Amino acid sequence: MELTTLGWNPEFEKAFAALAREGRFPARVAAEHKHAYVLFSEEGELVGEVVGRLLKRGPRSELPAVGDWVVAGWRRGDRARVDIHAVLPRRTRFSRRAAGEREEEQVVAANIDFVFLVSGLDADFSPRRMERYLALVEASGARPVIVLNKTDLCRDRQEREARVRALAGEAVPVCWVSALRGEGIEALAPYLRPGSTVALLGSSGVGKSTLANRLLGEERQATAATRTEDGKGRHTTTRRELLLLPNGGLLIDTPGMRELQLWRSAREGLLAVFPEIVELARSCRFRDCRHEAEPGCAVRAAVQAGALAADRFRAFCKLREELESLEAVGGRRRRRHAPKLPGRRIMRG
Ligand SMILES: Nc1nc2c(ncn2[C@@H]2O[C@H](COP(=O)(O)OP(=O)(O)OP(=O)(O)O)[C@@H](O)[C@H]2O)c(=O)[nH]1
Ligand SMILES: [Mg+2]
Ligand SMILES: [Zn+2]
Repeated sequence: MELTTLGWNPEFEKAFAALAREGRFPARVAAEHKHAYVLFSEEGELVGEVVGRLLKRGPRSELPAVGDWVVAGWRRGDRARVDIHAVLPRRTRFSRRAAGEREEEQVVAANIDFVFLVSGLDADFSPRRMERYLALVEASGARPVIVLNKTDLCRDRQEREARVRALAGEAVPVCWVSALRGEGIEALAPYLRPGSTVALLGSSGVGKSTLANRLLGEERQATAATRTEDGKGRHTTTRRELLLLPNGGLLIDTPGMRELQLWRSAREGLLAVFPEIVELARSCRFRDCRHEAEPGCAVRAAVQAGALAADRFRAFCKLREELESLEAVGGRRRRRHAPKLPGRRIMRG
């Protein structure tokens, strides 16, 4: 395996040089097991374990995630295992709030160039879920591509197109494919150039692994039919995995997420997903208008006049609320350093 094929670049080289010692080499995290990581490197596929400073209890998000570049070194007397000494700074990272009670960041994938947001055209397209994903992708540093799969099952394409366009705007590319039949796949090629990394994200059953197999040219990832009762997936894929495509691109297949909770980083992303609200907010009488009960609110006026879809506005408010409750938990210090969301009341004292 060559490093450039794995996505290595001069930026990583520089970061690695600063950390490297005799006998250490770079490797990319391909999968995570309970206490070990599968790594791709010039030495081939290896199993690595975290050691040293990295092991000391920091936030979980500082541990290696799939897609990360790490500094590896041979373990004494063991030619099969390596120690992971450090994680190189991430170029991009897609994070969500980890499941469970604790407020914690989970890095779903690191150093990705594009995120394919996959939806199945057999089920109802959910604009609300898509907005959530888009906010997180915008915050990740990677670029989103909406992939609408199962065109072979879609009967109301025009209606779908209108709904997707209303939400993706001009900025987000939309690709229509049938992973099963291999139709429309060419449209994905520009994102899958040699050395470029793409993460597949979307609910269970939308066809992420079927698409991965199609791009791999072999049935490598397990797939399973959706449930007949409600069309939902069966959570067939159980771990995130970095796959090397025959053309040199890299693909991360992921398990369908049951819930996608926003992480703090999404606050910048949120504005990118609702540009029409940001635009309208410029005309609100108060610069810090929250579009709740303030006089002279241009956003609410637009909703009343039918110029702004009420469900878009509600979705924006709901996501903003979710972010603000995260910040409340995060404490004052962090809040002071976070950039301000337009439409946030400026509090002094
Ligand atoms: N008709 C049709 N079925 C498809 C297409 N793509 C995937 N499927 C089917 O959808 C079902 C679910 O596909 P998977 O690839 O397992 O879905 P997944 O997104 O990987 O699901 P998880 O691993 O559970 O997150 C399988 O029965 C696939 O054969 C398609 O383009 N057309
Ligand atoms: Mg799968
Ligand atoms: Zn307003």
